[in-house]
Order: sequence, then C-alpha cells, then structure tokens
Amino acid sequence: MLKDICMKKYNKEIKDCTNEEIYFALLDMTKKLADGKVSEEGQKKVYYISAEFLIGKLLSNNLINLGVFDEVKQVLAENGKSIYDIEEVEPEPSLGNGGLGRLAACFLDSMATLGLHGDGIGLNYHMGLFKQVFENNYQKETANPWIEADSWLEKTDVTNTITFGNLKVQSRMYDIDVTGYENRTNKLHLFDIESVDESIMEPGGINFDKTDIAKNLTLCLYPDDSDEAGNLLRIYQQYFMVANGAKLILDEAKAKGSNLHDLADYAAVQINDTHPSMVIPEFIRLLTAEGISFDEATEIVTEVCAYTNHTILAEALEKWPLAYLEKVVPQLVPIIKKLDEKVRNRYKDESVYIIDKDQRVHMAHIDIHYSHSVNGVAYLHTEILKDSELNNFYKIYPEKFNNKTNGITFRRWLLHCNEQLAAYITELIGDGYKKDAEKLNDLAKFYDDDAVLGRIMDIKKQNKVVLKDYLKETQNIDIDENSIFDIQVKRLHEYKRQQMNALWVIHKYFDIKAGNLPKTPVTVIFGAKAAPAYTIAKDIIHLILCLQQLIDNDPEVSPYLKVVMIENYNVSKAAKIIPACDISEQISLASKEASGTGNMKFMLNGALTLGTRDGANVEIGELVGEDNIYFFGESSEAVIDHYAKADYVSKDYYEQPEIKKLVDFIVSDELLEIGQKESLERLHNELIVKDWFMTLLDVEDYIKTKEGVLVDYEDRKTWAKKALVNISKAGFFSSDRTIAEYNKDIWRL
Ligand code: 6GP
Repeated sequence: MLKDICMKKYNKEIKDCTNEEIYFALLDMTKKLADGKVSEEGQKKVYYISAEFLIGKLLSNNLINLGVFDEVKQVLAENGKSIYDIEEVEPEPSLGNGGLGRLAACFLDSMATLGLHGDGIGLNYHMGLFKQVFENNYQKETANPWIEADSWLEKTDVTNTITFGNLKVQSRMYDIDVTGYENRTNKLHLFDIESVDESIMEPGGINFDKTDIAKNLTLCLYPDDSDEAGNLLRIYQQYFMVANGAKLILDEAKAKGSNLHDLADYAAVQINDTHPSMVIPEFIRLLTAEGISFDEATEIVTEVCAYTNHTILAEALEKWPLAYLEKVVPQLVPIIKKLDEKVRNRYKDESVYIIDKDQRVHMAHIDIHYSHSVNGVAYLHTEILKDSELNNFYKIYPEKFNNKTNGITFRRWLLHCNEQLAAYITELIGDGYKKDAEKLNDLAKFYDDDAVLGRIMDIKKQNKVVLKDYLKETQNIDIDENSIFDIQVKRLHEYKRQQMNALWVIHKYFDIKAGNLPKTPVTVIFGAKAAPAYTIAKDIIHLILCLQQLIDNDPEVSPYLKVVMIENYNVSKAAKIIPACDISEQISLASKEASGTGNMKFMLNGALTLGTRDGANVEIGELVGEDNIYFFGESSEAVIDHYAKADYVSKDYYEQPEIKKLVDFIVSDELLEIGQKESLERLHNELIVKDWFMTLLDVEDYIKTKEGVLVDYEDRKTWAKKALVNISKAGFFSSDRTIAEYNKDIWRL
C-alpha cells in the first residue's frame, strides 16, 4: 500500500522518497486504514472533555494499533529507510501540559482498544504549550507551532457561532483519529476559531494581545493568567470548548433518536478537572431553551455528567470571580446563581456553596453537586478527598465518591517505547499481555532465572545507549551508559520537590570532593517545564542548570557525577528517557501528588522507584512489596497534620549543620559565579523562611535512602530481580483496567 501511495503521490519508489515524503505518505495510509475501522455507533457514547490532550506523536502508535508497524518497518528497511528517522519528521502536537493531559490521551487509546464508543472533546491550540529553551542557565519560553498543512487534523464541516456577551465567533471542528489496538477507531474533536491569527504572537516569544479574543482564542494552552485579561481569556477558552462540545453532544443524541429527556441513555460526559465545568450550566441552558424545565434539566445533566478531580492543590481549584463570568458568559450567570440557590436551600454549610461570600464561583462545587460521580485518581488521593479536602461534600453525597486509580497505555509506554523489552517478554510468556496486561504476572516464574535477569539488564543497557546517543545528537551532552541513570522527569513544581533532588546533588558533590567516590558514577537526569509566571519553579531550573555547569567543569567531580537537564521535555523525549532509567524519582511531599503516572511508566520499563508514600506510589508498593521499592519520608497523615497545626518551621531543620551546609551552597561563591544572584538568593531564602512543600522535612531521610539505593545497585543480580518484579506487577496500571472501571461504575456503555 505504501508503495502505491508513494507512486501516486510523488511518482517515486519508496527508496527514492525523502523521509518527509514517506512521512506524508504514511499519514495518508494510516488515515485510510483507521477509517476502515470506524465501527458501529452504539446508542450510548462517552465524551471525555478536557482542556488538554497530550497525545504525542501519532505515527508509530497508530501503526502499532492498526497492526502494521512491523510490516511497515520492514518494508522501509528493505528500501534503505528507517521508521525511526521518519518518526523524527513528525512534529509533536503540543496540546497538553502534564499528567492530566497525558492521562486523557492514554484514556482515548484505551477506550478505542476496549471497543467503547468514546470521543474526546478539546481545543485546537495552534501554539500549544510553550517550547522551552535554556539561555544563560535559565528557562526561556518560545512559541511552539505544530500544525502543518498536512497533518493528523481533518477539517470537518461542523461549525457553530459561539456567543460571548456581544462578541460572536465562528467555530470549526477538526478531528483526529484515535485508533484502538486491534479494535475500533474513535475521534478526538478539537474546536478552533475560524478567525485565529498566529501573526499576533510576539516574534520568538509567547506574548500577544490577550484582549483580542477573535484572534487569540485558540492560540495557546494556559495563557498567562497573572492579570485580569489572562483570566478572562481562560474563561473564553473554557466556554468555547464546552459550548461547542455540548452542542455536538445534543446534536448526536438527537440524531440517534433522543428526546433529550432521555439524554442519559445516549451520552455520558466525563469532566476532566474543572476546566470544562461550565458544560453543566451550558447543558442546562440548552435544555431549558428546548422547553425542558430547569429542575428537570438539572436532573438530566446530573445523570449525564461525572467529574474527575486531579489535584488537591488550592491554586488549581478554579474559582472564577462572578464579575468575570458576567463579562464573558452572561448567559450562564443566572443559571449558576440558580444552581447556587438550590444548594443554599438544601444545606446550611457555607463551605459547599457554589458562590462564596467574596462572589467567587467554585467550579468544582458545581461539578460535585451536579454530577452523579466524583472520582479521585489513586486510592490515597480519593481517601484524602473524602476525609479532608472534600469532606463536607462527602458527608452529603457519600454515594457519589469513588476511586479510579490512573493507568497508562502499554501500547505507547511499552510496545512502542521499549520494543526490545516487549519482544523479550513475548518470547518468555507469549503476547497475551498485550491485550490482558495482568498476564505480565506470568513473568514471576523467571524471578530467579539468571539468564532472564541477564537479558533484562542487557536490554536496559541498550536503552541507555539509545538515550546517550539521543542526548549527544540533540543537546550535545555526553553521558556514560555505564553510570546509574537516576531520573526525575515531570512538570516543575515545588510539591514535586526537584529542589530536594538538587540538594542530594549538592550532598554528593561534597562527598566526592571529600574523597568518598561512588563505586558506579551517577547521572542525574531532570526534565521539566516551569509555568512561565512561577518564579520559584524557574529558580529551581536555574539552580539545576548551574549545578550541571559547575560539575561539568570540575574534573574532580565530573567522572563520578553528572547532572543533565533535558530541554523541552515532552512525550517523545519521555519515550526515550523512561526505558533507560534505573532509579525513578517520585519524591513529592506525601499527600500532594494525586497519583502520578510517570511512576507507572518507569516501573513497567524496569526502573526501581525511590519515592514517598504518595499518590499511586502507595499502590506500586503494595503490588511489588517493600523489598522492591524504596520509600522514605513523612507519611501523608503526618504532613496533613503539619498543615492543620501550621507547625512546620523550615528554619528549625535548616539550623541542623548537615542541612544548612547543603542549603547554603545554593548561594556559595561557586554557584554565584555561574548563576544569577537574585534568583539563587530568592530560592535560598524561600527554603529557609517558607518551604511550603517541606523539602527540609524529608531531605535527610531522602539522602540516606538514596545512598542505600546506590549501594543496592552494585548487587546486579538482586537489582535485576527487583526490576523484573516491578515489570511483572505493572499490569494493574494499564489504562485498559482503569477505563474498564470507569465504564462499569460510571459510564455504563
Ligand atoms: C495531575 C496530577 O498532578 C497527577 O498526580 C496525576 O497523575 C495526573 O493529574 C493525572 O490524574 N494533575 C494535573 O496535571 C493538573 O493540572 C489540575 O491538575
């Protein structure tokens, strides 16, 4: 088929085509194959609405899911081409930020794989999230255009007029095929404005006129919200997404015969965090316009909608000033007020009101009152929601609360990113695990098989070489594949505590200077973007980059320790980094990481977790047993207690000489010579006087535990066994399991 497409498109044989030409030919081929798999519509369909879909590059994944990857790879090889070079041609869609967006992408994959009729609804951001570059050891944000004339996006003829007060914009829907693994094809619907204008972006940067909605609405994901215009723009985006989504959902239901009173028999809507929460009042607006009473409309919507919470961090729980909503979506304000009134009539507890006394609208409260399901994303997270964060709601609606521990798609995070390991697993236990991940448990019979353990370590080594070559090529950085790869890749946030890892680097630097040389050198790899307005997060990146430079230039230390900050960490980089990892750093302050999904990807690829008892780490620990994971630090109960009593004083910890020495190195002459004084001093001060996420509380135990991990690494056989235990127990974290649970308990398709 590829041969014919190349002939028809370029009048060339495959061997004579450029990589670009082959990429576009494969794009055509894949779309055709995917369309052939669009299956029957059932009566009921699920819609996953999300501000982010971090889908990553699609070519290889689609080829795998369509069952033709090996064949295509071979045909290309026969023609002197490499599928991996062709992968490099594809631009990475930049439609997400972190875990929430990647989860949405894994979920789409699993819905299609399980044969569920489920579509995604989101926005077609032209610049997506910013692209990160490093300049003078500092993060700089630049625009990240990713849409090409020919891409996975299919322009549809679905258009709407969306009204904001007295502004009207024309929307259009674009679709991306979502191929299931040897199953149906679903759609990701991305809405865009017709009048978007990329030329209003400041050249080289990410700034633009935030008030010019008709031009900027779908330019960027998470535009700067440090001022009113930025807040309003986010509300414009959110309403644009849900207004188009709600219209589509009602149109599709009607087309299948719904009279709207029975909408819940046709549609299930999963609200991915609070960005799409306005879909609830919007549905009510549309249903009442069709003659349905307000009360009934409310009941219908409650039956249709379900809400997932992804964080307990206050900053992420959106509370829009009512005045802003009045400016952007005046049509929703009377509905929101009525919804609030219903709540006030029933409950006297102010903390569950939708509109608070400062006239701010709590979006999550709309979701909880007017959805039939509220779920957390890991066991511990859901318990914390029930017991503390949302306890007042739990008391009212215990039946709504449920847990859905996150998962990852094994197609991307094993079959594609670690072909060798996947092939070896198939050799050992057959390929049943590809459809039923729990079958990985069959690897248990090889725990003590030296030959198997040896192969697992060989594959790890080869993956380390792949990463080494990639870093050389992309960032001109040399790393040693014989060193221990200790990796922390995730968004930059103080609660994830990259700063604690940096303090370990400082500790190790001192240790090496003092002549305590590690047996095996250590390469500490970071990858993270910081939100553009998050100053301390950028200071942490600055510190890491300064440490990288300091150590690189120190011949005494550099043979034993290396720090690497990956530039512009994204999905395709993750796919190269994760299979190469020995130690997976999951060191968030206990209670703060809702789940984590990187932790699952690393485990599946045979890395050992060094982590706190937080998020899904707790469940990883239960599955692999305490011998096969390295836990440290205070428990979530202890941390929650510290917050409740406000009794954590970082200065008390800082005063301990061992800790003081590490923290003060941030403003040492050595680092000040390399870095910016203001930035390093700000971070230093923050750790001493505030340290809101309690770095210094756990740093001592962290260092002690990490040193123990390095010692354990030396016993290669025991380490390999631990790695194999982790791989064999990872089946639970397949997003196929998660989605099956969502369907059974919430969507009921
Ligand atoms: C993230 C959580 O931080 C992470 O722990 C979780 O694994 C992931 O969601 C998927 O559930 N949250 C976000 O990315 C976010 O933006 C508002 O939350």
